[in-house]
Amino acid sequence: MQRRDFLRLAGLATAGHSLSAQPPAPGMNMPMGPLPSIQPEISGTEFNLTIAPVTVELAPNRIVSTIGYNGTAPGPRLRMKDGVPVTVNVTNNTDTPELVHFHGLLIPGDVDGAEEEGTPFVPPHGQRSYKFTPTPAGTRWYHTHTMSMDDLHRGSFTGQFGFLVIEGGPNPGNFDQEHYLALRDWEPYFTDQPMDNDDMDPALPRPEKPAVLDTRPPGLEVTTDIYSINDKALGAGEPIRVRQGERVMFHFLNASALENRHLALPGHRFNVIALDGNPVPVPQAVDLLQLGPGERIDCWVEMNHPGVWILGAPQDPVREGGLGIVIEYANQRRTPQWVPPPPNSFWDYTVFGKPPSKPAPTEKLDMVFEKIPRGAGKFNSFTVNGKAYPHEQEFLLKQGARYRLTFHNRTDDAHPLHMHRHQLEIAEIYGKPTSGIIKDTVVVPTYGRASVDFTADQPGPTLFHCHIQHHMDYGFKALLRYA
Ligand SMILES: [Cu+2]
Repeated sequence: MQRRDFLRLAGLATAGHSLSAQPPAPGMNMPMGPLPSIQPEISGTEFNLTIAPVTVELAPNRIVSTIGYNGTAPGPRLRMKDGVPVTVNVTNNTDTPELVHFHGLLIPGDVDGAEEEGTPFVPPHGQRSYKFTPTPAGTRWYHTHTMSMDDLHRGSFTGQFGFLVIEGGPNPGNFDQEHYLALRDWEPYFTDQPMDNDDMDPALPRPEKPAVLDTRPPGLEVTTDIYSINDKALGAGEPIRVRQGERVMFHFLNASALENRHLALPGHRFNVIALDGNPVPVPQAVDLLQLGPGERIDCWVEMNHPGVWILGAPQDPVREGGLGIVIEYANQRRTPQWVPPPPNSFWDYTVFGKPPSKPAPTEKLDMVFEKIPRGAGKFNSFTVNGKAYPHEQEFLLKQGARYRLTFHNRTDDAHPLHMHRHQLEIAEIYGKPTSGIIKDTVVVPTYGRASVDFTADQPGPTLFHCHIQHHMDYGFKALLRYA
């Protein structure tokens, strides 16, 4: 990256539309100094969350107004212990009903935080307590689960998200420092342009590509050009200061309502130890990470390439729009450098898996996803198995049975598919069989197919949906029920 570009970035002076009443003066793009990042953590058994309007200072002259938890966005990191009951008291200081979803936890539907599963709303200017026993251990998160429809100031377009850490998992080994980094975008807007899909390797198989494509005019999409990690755009916050030889643990979360993202750190590899908070069977070092909305990756990096580097999104407009953070080695004073990841780097879940050793479950479920282009000024809608939500009796589960669920993605997007209250073990993806990778959200590539296995051991209605907000709102969801 050119120095000029970085300076532009650091001040975020020209990226996108101005968020500030004060236009930055030419030559005044340098920040006054790094802005402090707010990363509160709360631990224990009783948690208080207040939902209310907040401002987020992404960079000098870049202040976003949104809704958050306890006065910040991201909200406080909640630290719980595996198997130790907690109470989360939620106060809603807004004019609309709210829901807090605890993403990746195996808890009953009435406290999971989805209306479809029977969780009651937190009324406007009211209060509600959620009591549950957090499990399993690992990096989870919490976020609002309301619908947005055509209101881009609601649901997961707001700042209502935060990490939720459940202690009690396997020892991740020694490390010198630890960072929780949530990827976000802000100020979404409607577009009729096809999305610049930050997709995976174009050589991936496309077994679900229809012989005849639907050529009706597409409808609206939602996009953005302002990004951050936690509450700071690239260059605006404190760098992560490291020393040569240190091991740094990163907990990444894609808290975007919109898009799958990639991350790279020039000259370094990410040693991935857990996906969606669950330890992987085969930890591996990779050059490039991919996180769909809702996904988490725990990984450590050995700091063995001194310099000042940008840990950020490989896509230039995304990184330059703020999706990155500076890694600064001790006694290094140069301008932060970006170098694209090695060519042919791509994300593949199966490198972290084992060969399958057990026969496939005999109970089968199939979900076919299709997009209905709606034309100018309307949102595209989605169907599951040819029908709109709610699929009254489509997905009926036998308690205790193990299922093989196959996703058929007949759309031109890669979708992050999330199952509530259950864990999904990837059985096949990209045409490759695997086992032992336990997820709650799986990105199924464009026109791709994937199979996951799960055990129906969490009675009650269970929500399944795409984690892209406007896909979910316009039909990309289903309710699984126990017989
Ligand atoms: Cu989707």
